[in-house]
Amino acid sequence: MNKFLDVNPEVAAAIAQGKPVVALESTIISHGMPYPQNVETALNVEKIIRDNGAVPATIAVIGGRLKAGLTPEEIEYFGKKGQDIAKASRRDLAVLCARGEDGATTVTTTMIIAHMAGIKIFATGGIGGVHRGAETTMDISADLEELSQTPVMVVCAGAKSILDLGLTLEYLETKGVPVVGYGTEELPAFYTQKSGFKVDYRMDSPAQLAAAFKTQNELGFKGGMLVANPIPDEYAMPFEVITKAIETAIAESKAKGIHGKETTPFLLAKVAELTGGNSLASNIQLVYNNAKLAAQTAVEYFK
Ligand code: PSU
Ligand code: MN
Repeated sequence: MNKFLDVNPEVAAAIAQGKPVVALESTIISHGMPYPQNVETALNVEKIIRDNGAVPATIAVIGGRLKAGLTPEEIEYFGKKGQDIAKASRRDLAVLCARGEDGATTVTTTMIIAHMAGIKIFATGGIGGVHRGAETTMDISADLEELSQTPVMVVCAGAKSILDLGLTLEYLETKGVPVVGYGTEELPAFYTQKSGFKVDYRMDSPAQLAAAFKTQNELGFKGGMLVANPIPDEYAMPFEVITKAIETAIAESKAKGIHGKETTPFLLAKVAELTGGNSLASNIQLVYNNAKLAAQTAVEYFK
């Protein structure tokens, strides 16, 4: 066991007994949604995972400790502190541990800590990717590199079109990361079921997802697998509304000279502000949908 890692007792027992566990990220709590909806959502997600037969492990860095499994009090603390908690990517983990500080884990660091703890499956909302204009800015999320080197399945609702989804898929292809559409041939774009881009494979059951990922692990491949689960139809947003908000947000971020790790949180907050409560409700529902699929897949994986 890594000396910087604390696995909560329930999660540790489940892993030791070969029972299904699902990891959850904390950036979505502190940076992805406003308080108190973020805390309410995080607690509901944990309940959905339990209701579907798996043990939830929300992941974060607290006081320099890598945590796999948070208490409701710790989730409340993260939700309340919100944007004041540092967003922790791969390059930040060592410094946070050395200094004894807190960090909200992104897809990247949630995968790292999940893997350290022995967790195979992780549910979230959306992943980072290749930003529009990356051919000059080189702004490419560390999430894509992590997917190529850490064996954790990430269940998401695709990626928001604040990114260049075509280039994101190209990058994942180069890095050997399988992109699977759940019940669809098309990559979903978070708020919408469609993006115009094709995934590598379509799968239609948790058992199929589990079998593919298990085989990848047994082949000795080091990377992860990306499962894109479309937002339920009744919560999908109109394409034009989302596109307009995203274009406005990108223009404003350029005008303000936003860059580096601030870019994604800025764009996400701006899009949320421009689309109001509707996008928050959609965001919450797609996370629930992903939590359910991840739990069902974890159950199949450990059968
Ligand atoms: N995309 C979303 N919602 C999110 C994120 C991305 O639709 O909450 C968060 C995730 O934690 C993701 C991170 O791992 O942003 C990516 O940040 P960056 O682009 O700076 O790598
Ligand atoms: Mn970036």
